[in-house]
Amino acid sequence: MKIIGVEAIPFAIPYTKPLAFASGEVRTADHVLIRVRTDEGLVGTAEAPPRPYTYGETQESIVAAVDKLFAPRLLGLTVLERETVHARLDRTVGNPTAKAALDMALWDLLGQAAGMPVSGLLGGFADRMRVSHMVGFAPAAEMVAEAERCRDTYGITTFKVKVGRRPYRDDVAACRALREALGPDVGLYVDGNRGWTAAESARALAEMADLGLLFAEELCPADDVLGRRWLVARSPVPFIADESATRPAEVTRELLGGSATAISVKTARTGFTGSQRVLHTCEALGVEVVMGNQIDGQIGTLCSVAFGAAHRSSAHYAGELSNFLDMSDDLLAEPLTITGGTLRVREGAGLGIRIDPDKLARYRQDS
Ligand code: MUC
Ligand code: MG
Repeated sequence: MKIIGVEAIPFAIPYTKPLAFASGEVRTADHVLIRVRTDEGLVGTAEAPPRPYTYGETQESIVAAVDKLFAPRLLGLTVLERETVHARLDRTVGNPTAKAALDMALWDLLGQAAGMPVSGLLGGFADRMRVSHMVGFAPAAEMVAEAERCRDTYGITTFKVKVGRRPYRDDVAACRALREALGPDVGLYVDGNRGWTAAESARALAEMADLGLLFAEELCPADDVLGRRWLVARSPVPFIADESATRPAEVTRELLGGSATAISVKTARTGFTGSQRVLHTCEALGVEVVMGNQIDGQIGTLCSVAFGAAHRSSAHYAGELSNFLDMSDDLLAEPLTITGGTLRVREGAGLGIRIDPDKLARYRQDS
């Protein structure tokens, strides 16, 4: 089954409620739809969400990287030659979401060809995941109202709170307001997107010591090497590396260097193949993982839940699978639904992604 075509289609769908965090803000999902075609007529699909403030990729750069660098390296290979695919893609160090989307589209093809769901091929541990919702920057009362709405409407009981603003005490107050409003049984953790220094982070964690946080994520830059190690050694909760550990080798380096004690796995940047390498590294080293969200649309979220539910270790904590709720629309013909605080893996062969052609025509940016 040979790869005969690779398409990178830019599309843009506005958010009804933008998400703001310490390193940036998302108002429009300006993503790239990736389609890989085979000589047998199958089409594998995934999406790449550019995060310029994190990885430097833009919608334009993803389209260019796929069209000019990656597609020519894949054409003519079969979908079973995944190691060769990765050897060729990895000649280029950067472009994580472009490479991840190509990897996931190939897995979609494998599943379709085998007549089996990708989640089952990956591990088949569960048919759903509990959902964690990311609460972005806003005045504390609005953050509480958003979390209560997610709890009341979708049954979500785990929240990742964006922190990293100055003064740090405002974020501490928002976390306290969330804990007081939501009660002791709701899961809460914080993500600073490198907004604080190590010392500010340590003070904030000390002031939140009674809030029963599950994790702290990227509170300060990992590039502040000694400060970060100093902080992680003092953190009362597992300290998640997210954007500082975007490749399996970086995960190993950050964990062994004492700069993290847990890992955010994002299929948006490591696909399924790289995410399994990350996951197995974490299992081997005995650290926990959380399925993270790169502010994915519904296609990316479907990929994330397919992977997260597939493995025992990635299904343990609630996965960040709900921020597509803040988009005004999406490309899937059959929208995702969160009920009882959970999101199900889609049944059927492959990833179960069916694109609505009218929506694609409406939102694509290249015609
Ligand atoms: C997160 O966990 O940091 C924000 C930027 C990004 O790349 O991902 C999001 C969420
Ligand atoms: Mg993060």
